[in-house]
Amino acid sequence: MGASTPAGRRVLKAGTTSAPLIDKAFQIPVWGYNGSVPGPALRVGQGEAFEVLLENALDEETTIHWHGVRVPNAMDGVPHLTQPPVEPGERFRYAFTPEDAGTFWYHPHQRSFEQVGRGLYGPLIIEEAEPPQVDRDLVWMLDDWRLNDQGQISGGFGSRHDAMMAGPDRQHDHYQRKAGGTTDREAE
Ligand SMILES: [Cu+2]
Repeated sequence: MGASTPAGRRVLKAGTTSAPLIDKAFQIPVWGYNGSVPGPALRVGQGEAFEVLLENALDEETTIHWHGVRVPNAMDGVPHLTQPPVEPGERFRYAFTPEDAGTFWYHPHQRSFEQVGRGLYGPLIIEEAEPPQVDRDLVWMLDDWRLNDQGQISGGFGSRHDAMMAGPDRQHDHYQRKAGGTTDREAE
């Protein structure tokens, strides 16, 4: 998995990249933060100021939503509701002080069915002041990928069929299930 970032200001750059989803020797075009899928594991202490500068290197608008984290409304990353979407080439500064410790994740809230489906997400770990003693602290993040016969991500995100199969509630439930683990790649 991506190295943990030190406290302080971080940059998450959303853009196109590639990842060996099937086989180490076979790179598949995906979207990711800072060139990796999952995006970097962000760690911050409970009650400590947290700041992320989102840079949008995609060809479309995006935002970041901090899944499950209590944040000020303006930091919630819901386009057209809590902020304007971040245009290609633009930036947006997210800053908040997390009140609760736990294992969370971040992802776009703009066309999430495709942006998350192509690989834009990562773990956010909010550490308590006195963490429990453990032998190893491993972050797992699981995903399922929809690939075609050529081993490429199959398009058609947001199709009528998808829309029928995944209403907003269903979709959110799906994301929450995804939040639990890591990829095989990370476990190596
Ligand atoms: Cu979410």
